Amino acid sequence: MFSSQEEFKEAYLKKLEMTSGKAFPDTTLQDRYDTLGQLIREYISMNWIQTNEQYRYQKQKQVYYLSIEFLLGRLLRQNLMNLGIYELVEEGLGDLGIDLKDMEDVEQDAALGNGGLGRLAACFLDSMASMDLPGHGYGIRYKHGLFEQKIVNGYQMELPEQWLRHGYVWEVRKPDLMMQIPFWGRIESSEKDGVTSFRHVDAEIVAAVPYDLPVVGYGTTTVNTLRLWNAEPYAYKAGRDMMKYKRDTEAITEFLYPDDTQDEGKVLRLKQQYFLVSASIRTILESYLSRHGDLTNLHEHVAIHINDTHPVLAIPEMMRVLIDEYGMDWDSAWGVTTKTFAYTNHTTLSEALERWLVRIFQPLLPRIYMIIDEINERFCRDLWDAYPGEWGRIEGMAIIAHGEVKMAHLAIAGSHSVNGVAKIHTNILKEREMNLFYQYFPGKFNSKTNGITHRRWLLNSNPPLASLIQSAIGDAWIKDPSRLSELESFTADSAFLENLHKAKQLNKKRLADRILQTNGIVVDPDSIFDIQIKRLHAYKRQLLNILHILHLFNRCQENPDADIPSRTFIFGAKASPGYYYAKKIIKLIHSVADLVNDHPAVKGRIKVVFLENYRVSLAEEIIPAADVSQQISTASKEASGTGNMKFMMNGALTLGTLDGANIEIQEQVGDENIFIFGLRAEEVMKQQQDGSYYSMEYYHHDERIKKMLDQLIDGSLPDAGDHFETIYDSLLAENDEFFVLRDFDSYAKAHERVASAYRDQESWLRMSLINIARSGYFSSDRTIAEYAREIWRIGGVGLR
Ligand code: 26V
Repeated sequence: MFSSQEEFKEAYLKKLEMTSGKAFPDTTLQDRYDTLGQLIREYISMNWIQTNEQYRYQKQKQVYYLSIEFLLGRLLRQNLMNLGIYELVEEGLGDLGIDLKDMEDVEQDAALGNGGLGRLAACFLDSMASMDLPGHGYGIRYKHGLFEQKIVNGYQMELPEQWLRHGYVWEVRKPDLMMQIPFWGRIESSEKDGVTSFRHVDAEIVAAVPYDLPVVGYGTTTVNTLRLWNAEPYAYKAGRDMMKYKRDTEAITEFLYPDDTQDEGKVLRLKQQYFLVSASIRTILESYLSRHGDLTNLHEHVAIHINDTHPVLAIPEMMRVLIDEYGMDWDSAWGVTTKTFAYTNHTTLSEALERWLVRIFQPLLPRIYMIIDEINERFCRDLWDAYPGEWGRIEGMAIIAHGEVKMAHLAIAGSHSVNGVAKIHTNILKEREMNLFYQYFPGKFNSKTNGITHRRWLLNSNPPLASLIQSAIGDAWIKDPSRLSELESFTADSAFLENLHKAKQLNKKRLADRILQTNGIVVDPDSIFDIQIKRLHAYKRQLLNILHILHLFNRCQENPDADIPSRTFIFGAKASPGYYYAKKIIKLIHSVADLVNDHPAVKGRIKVVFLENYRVSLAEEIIPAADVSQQISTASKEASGTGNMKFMMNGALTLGTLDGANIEIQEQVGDENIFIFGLRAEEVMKQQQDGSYYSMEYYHHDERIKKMLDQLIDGSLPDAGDHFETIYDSLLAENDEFFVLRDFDSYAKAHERVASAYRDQESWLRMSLINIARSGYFSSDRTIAEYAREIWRIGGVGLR
């Protein structure tokens, strides 16, 4: 079907007319996209079936990655590129007068995630398939992914996202593989031959129906599976309120992270978690048994990874199935379970550490609660043996305490591996947040620095740079990203650097066009594109960035002839719907933009742009155009960051703190090729502990700070109302929890270093090239190789 263009065109036209029921000229873009997607999916099917057959008969160890989020973005381009048929299809469609780019834009992002954690899961899937590793994802098919953001007059509005509106061509519904998930009800026990067994009665049963997505590897025949579960009514029972049952059931997979401020929402989130893991674990075990037969060696053939604590109920669920359904004794079941599971922690922020109230947990999942209770009892007994009399320590490690279930404690106790996502993050886990656990289980802790798939984030999203790289070093880097280092030999090649400049300018021009189209703001592609895109959060300090812009504006006003280089500051960020402080920051960014963008004193040297509805596909357009990548979290707060890696790989220079993976970026590129500022993590943590930081001193002793903070509340800012008092108070009355004022001076100086470095274009381009050349380490291929070798212990993976 894809062996020649002619064949492709013929097959495509025929299918298009058959599926749409229209003559070709009458078909819509959506029709054309759907048909293309279907055709490609069918093409993928052959390898998909073959991969599954191979896994079944060769009995390789399988890896299952359980995650409440998969932030996939679009798949058309990725699939075509990975299959190696992009050009053929592009040209074939071209002959029919169809622009493949238009097709790509029809596709809605699959935004089944919030941010870093979900995007990491998606990058991992690409790497596993491309490296021929048997690794599969299990997640939830939310009807509405992450909300769509609209900005109205500087305020964020949220609309339900609708990725399934026109159907989704990449999924295959498999109703025959449905699983029944029980909620509520009671547990009855009975004794036979001295063995107690348990029965879950009066449960409300929900059907979990799988939708499978193919995960196509690059340049290989491997096609793995991402299985997303959909909740549906299982059976209507007479005497029950059928409409309520239908609503309650479908609600489980309706929204990503339903609001959990009320009990009802909390129940829903817990339902989602159990729904995901129960369906997944039982499927995994059934598939394992059909291949092997003997459960005692499960861990030799199956590795299950839990992405943060959201899927941690997989551990008690596995215990339940082994004990209640397969009759295993507790100790054997616990041995197999702990050897099968591994857990990744993605944040040390205490508000993100999951805890469930027992009064909510127990009625919803009665048997799972009993099992966790037993795990806790046994765990506390072991602790007592190790630390007799140390009540405080045991209380601090208990899985159930003070009426709550501590999900991270369950994850650590029930896994053989606990990893952080960057060196500094793992160290903070070991030395602080999880120190008691580290003392008790030192061997479980390990670090796996995150990575990103260079195929999506360089090859697919930055064609000008990718083809320049290819012309210089060929295409071996696509399979082996460490070979990007071969680019270092071009650092003194001025013709190459000139081409690097051209590629960047092409991307900047494209982004400038988009900005004009969407925001109506004219920006100069020759200005420095200085970009901060990520979720909006106080610790990520978008506030530091926008306050500094206000300061630059003040400088322009004080001295209209100041030698300030031309800069375009670009933001993209969604705030959680209930996170009022974050929403104020969005408003502030817009207010400063309104003040600055057309102000005569600025003379066009500063532009501030907020790009609405930040998402994967938008990131793919923005990142290739960046000169400066802002990674400015308060040191110690950003576990790793992965945007930082995407920017580096696309030749942007990092302006950042020594936090998360920025530290490892600095190690790779050296001090000369990065702009570091601000307190270090130890300093932040020390000052937090001893209370030696007083933000008010910075307000009184630094005129720049005093001036801009006063501007927040004195009417200097357009449409300020009293919006920014909260921000003002957070910085002064509440003593600036995230050290914004403390780091301001150092940040402003770093910006000056950036500005002066940019003046020397040749040297800037050299720095940029070094960043690209040394970004191979941050490919998720490297990360996955480490997971495979050191955590999952699946053979045949060389570390490059
Ligand atoms: C927490 C919450 C709490 C409120 C409701 C929604 C919600 C959703 C997720 C989370 C946990 C977020 C954890 C997370 O995304 N961490 C990020 O993980 C990245 C991949 O490891 C890492 O690069 C980022 O530094 C880290 O913030």
